[in-house]
Amino acid sequence: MDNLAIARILGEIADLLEIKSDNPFKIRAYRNGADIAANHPHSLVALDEAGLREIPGIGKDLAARIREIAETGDTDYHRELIAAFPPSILDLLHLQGVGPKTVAVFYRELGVRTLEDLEQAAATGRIRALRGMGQKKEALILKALEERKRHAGRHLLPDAQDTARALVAFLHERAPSADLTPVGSLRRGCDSCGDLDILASGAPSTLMDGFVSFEQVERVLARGETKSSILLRGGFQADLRLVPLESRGAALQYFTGSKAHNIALRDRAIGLGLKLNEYGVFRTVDEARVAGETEEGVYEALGLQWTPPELREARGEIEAASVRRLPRLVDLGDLRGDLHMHTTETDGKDDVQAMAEAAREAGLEYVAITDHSQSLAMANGLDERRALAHAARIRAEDAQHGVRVLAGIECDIRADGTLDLENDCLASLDFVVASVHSGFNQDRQQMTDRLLRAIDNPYVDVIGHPTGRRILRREPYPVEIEAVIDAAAGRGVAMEINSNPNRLDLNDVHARIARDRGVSLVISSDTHSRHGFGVLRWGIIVARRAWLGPEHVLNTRPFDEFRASLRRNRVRR
Ligand code: DGT
Ligand code: CA
Ligand code: CA
Ligand code: ZN
Repeated sequence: MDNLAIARILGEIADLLEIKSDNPFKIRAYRNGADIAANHPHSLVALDEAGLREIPGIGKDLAARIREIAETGDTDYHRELIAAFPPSILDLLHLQGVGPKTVAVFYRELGVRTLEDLEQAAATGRIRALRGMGQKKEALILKALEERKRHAGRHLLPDAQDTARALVAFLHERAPSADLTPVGSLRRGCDSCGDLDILASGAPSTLMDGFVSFEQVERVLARGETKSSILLRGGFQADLRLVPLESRGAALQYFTGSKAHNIALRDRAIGLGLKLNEYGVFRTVDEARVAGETEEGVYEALGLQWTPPELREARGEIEAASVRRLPRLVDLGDLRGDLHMHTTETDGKDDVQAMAEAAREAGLEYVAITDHSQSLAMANGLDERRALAHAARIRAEDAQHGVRVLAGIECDIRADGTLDLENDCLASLDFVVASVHSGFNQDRQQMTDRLLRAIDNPYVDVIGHPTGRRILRREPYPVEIEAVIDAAAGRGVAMEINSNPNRLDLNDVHARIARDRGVSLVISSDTHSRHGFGVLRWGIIVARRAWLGPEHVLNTRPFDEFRASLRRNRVRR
């Protein structure tokens, strides 16, 4: 039982009391207790009642509840409150823009107990009829419901990887000789993951006991001999499958997916007189086993080159593998430069020197410092005068720390598609990333025209985070991305794969289109501190899923070659 689990129970008590319209002081006391528990630096479970009461804000009642939670995993009080409501009531609380007070009204006035009830109520106009709600609130609720459905239970790739890593480390201690591999969407490098899938081969059957007793388990969903599922605190669901060693490769292949890739592979097997499943590859005529121990063997048996997991989406990889023409994919080690980062001059946390030193330590040979331009006032964006003064200071650091440093800018693209700084200023810099940061509510045509106009500006080298999406949080703005890609191809403007794991923008599908139409990509960190270069690995995963080789990525080139390839430095013929 860790502090966060205690905090969650106390917070739920506060929520339920609020839905019940209980005493406001009591509600506040539990809410505070939840905050204190969540932020306390030491384990509360280790403290007795006297020790707990020494913490400011924890009184007699709260201390007793925390002891009870520490000893039994929950409190009777919490259980009684839950029993007084339908259990689904807590789902309502987790909706965007819906707090306990609103839930209380829905429950009392409309008898809403579940998300489905709420959807019904909103769809039939019963929310707007409530006092203090109105049509706007009803529309917001419908939107929140829709988004919840779309994102339900999905997580960002780095969060999925961290959780999977902790789980695998835990299992590894219990079965040191077993082979443990995360599979599913995580192994394919998808930008968000549903559940986590872990495959264990050569493990004792007792590993299942370990799995269901993992310290982060909130609930065991299913416990079987070869498959179990658990729900972790924080909302992750995880599956563990145990397979015999002889089936390891076939199971790796099967549970990595994707479903579409697997279906295409199975059809291919049938065409070859073979049967493919998670146990192996078998001859249809006599069931003789022809492969299954290794994943390479499975692909080989089907006449295919082993296919990197990032490509397994039924997007042409099987055809390419059958003629041994899979692309050589870009790797983190291929990157020589990073072309998007911020410093203390705008909203970054470190100065130019610190960024340059950290870039060298990250193995990079060159960087472009690209602080914000003036219309990002919140970020203290640069006007022409400051941009030029900053450029002079940046150039003074060039080659002083074992890396080449370019004076760049991340220039805002204004609502009408003009750039936020005068062309003279842009021309005196070394490198310009142009990005949209505001005015997302334009329609598709306006936004497309806006980007096309920016691409027409001769000093734009790269379009930054071209669709503006925030994974699981904000949809991309409406834009005719193929028209933008074609314009970029025509003008020789590059497009960014922004490696911030909340963005990953361009995404894999769009970056592949860009590549196919002759647009160069850059893989950039957009880091705001010297500790942020590590995110480049997420951008690399997107690039691999987009079938990019080093030749498609500008910042894999040696510095001089990279510079010469920029639109502004190209020799015109
Ligand atoms: P997720 O969890 O939504 O991020 O996506 P995945 O790809 O991890 O999907 P998941 O967890 O449902 O299943 C893991 C893999 O197992 C999936 O990529 C392929 C395989 N698989 C699951 N169900 C089926 C199925 O019905 N047919 C086939 N051929 N493969 C399946
Ligand atoms: Ca999965
Ligand atoms: Ca699964
Ligand atoms: Zn930006």
